[in-house]
Amino acid sequence: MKHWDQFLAPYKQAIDELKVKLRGMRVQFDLDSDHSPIEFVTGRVKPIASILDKANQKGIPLDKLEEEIQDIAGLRIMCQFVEDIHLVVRLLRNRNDFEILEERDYISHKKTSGYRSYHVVIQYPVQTIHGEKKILAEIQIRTLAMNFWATIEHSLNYKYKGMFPSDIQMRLQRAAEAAFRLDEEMSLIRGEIKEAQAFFTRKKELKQQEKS
Ligand code: 0O2
Ligand code: 0O2
Repeated sequence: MKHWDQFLAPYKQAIDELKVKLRGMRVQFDLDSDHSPIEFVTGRVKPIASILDKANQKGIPLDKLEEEIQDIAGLRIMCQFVEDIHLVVRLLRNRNDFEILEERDYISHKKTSGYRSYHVVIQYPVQTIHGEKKILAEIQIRTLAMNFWATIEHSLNYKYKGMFPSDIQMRLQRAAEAAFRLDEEMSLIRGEIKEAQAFFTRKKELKQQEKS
């Protein structure tokens, strides 16, 4: 157990640091512009049981976990619009506190399950008492609609262990398409929505100024 604690410690540290950094991007957008491409950010260290399951499924030896499992540290950035995802990816490419090793575009190329998201695998340097340690982390960037679908599908996956009955699988694929159309519709009225959000933000700020 102590061995796992030691192994996972840099991943925990990376998640804590990256959550602050990515949430910081949202704060900067709130100060600088009327619209933030980032709605919210979550992060987690993969539970030990899930690490072992994945290693087992993919035939990864235990001494190769660091190199072969890219999402022991996982972050998620949720956006309102698909266009926001592309802006966030450009911002990530411009940062110099980590290196991007790989990008997987499951938005243009959805998975057969219907899953859509943009994945960026990074190498992140963690400062430890023994020096710098570079770890892999996966950042998933998705809209709220993509996240809704993925969260529900993920919980069903626990129940069916990936072996969905065909009617459920078909309904999930239809739901994924509905979520995609929802994103497309929202993008079409994006200008209107952003204008309304900017209006309410200014109104809220004025009220706060009046109070203080
Ligand atoms: P589950 O599986 O939903 O039951 P705080 O920093 O205090 O605001 P906290 O408690 O550290 O928040 O958690 P955070 O950052 O809000 O989100 C952690 C959540 O990330 C998890 O919730 C998962 O819902 C979600 N998550 C699950 N898998 C992944 C993944 O692969 N990548 C990313 N980025 N997030 C994931 P729970 O409650 O731990 O688990
Ligand atoms: P968790 O922590 O339970 O979410 P693989 O893991 O074998 O599928 P690969 O190449 O390692 O493939 O990575 P990939 O497919 O780019 O990203 C894996 C992660 O993306 C998954 O992590 C999920 O978080 C998410 N994901 C990928 N496909 C689906 C899908 O069909 N449905 C849902 N809900 N999420 C998906 P894990 O390992 O499942 O872990």
